[in-house]
Amino acid sequence: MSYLAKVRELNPLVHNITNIVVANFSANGLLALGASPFMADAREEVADVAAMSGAVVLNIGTLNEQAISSMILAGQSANTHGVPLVLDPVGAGATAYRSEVTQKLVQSMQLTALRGNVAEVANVAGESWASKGVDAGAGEGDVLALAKKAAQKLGCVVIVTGREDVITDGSRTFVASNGHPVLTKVTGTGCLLSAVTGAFLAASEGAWLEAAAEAISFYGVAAEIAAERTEGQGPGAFQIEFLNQLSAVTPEIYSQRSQLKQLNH
Ligand code: ATP
Ligand code: TZP
Ligand code: MG
Ligand code: MG
Repeated sequence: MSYLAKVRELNPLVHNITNIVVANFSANGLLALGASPFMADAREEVADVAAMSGAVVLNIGTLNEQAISSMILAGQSANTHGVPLVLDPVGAGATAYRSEVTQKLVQSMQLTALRGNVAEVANVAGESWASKGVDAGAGEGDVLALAKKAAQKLGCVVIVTGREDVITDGSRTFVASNGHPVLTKVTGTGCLLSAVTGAFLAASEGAWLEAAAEAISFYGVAAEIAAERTEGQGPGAFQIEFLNQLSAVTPEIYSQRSQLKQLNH
């Protein structure tokens, strides 16, 4: 059975501590997919919510001190209870504060998966992406090397998204090339993807890399179909149709359209 089918069968509870921009979109996207969102960030309850969830997703998009302590409590509870844990380090490297908080988070808990754009992942892994030259970011080889290094350093699956997505555990690597540029015109598509990854991990019984790869590729397929159906109408129409497609894409449609490749190196 595909992990997509498993998500829909299990309807996993996904605990999100996320930013104020994307909370509604993330909850609706998880519902459309077939998961059950739970947005909870009070210090008093996050450990309990994490313990009862199928996955925990932490997102530093709009930080404050209360959110940080809640994230640490939730992350540690996820670790204690064997619940898969995803971090989306939104804007890591953009300010010293975001970089420091991200380091504090990764040092206080064991992630199952990290998902970000190339600059964010480089920052978390302690790599100076900008210093690699003017072509950095364009060279696929560099992104692959960075993702693998980050996965080895953090001991988790690392997902670097962009035009093409890299999913690696440091030794095995997938590249996903579905998706559409209009995804960059709707805020929170990266954040929702991190939450969707959590739902797939919750349904994976420990096959973290395969489930994460399917989550990323599935998301790209849903986006492609939504973009086709709303061609010429703009990002608003796309956003609504994308939610529809997160619900409508079946395992059969997914396997017909998925362009997910496992690399030999
Ligand atoms: P950023 O802040 O850089 O926008 P993000 O956290 O929003 O990062 P993205 O890297 O934009 O995350 O990834 C979100 C989704 O958009 C992924 O499914 C990714 O494959 C897709 N995506 C991003 N850029 C493109 C592109 N140019 N063409 C096709 N798909 C893309
Ligand atoms: N500002 C702080 S968090 C956020 C914005 C606009 C949302 C970022 O979402 P994404 O998924 O990284 O594009
Ligand atoms: Mg984006
Ligand atoms: Mg993001």
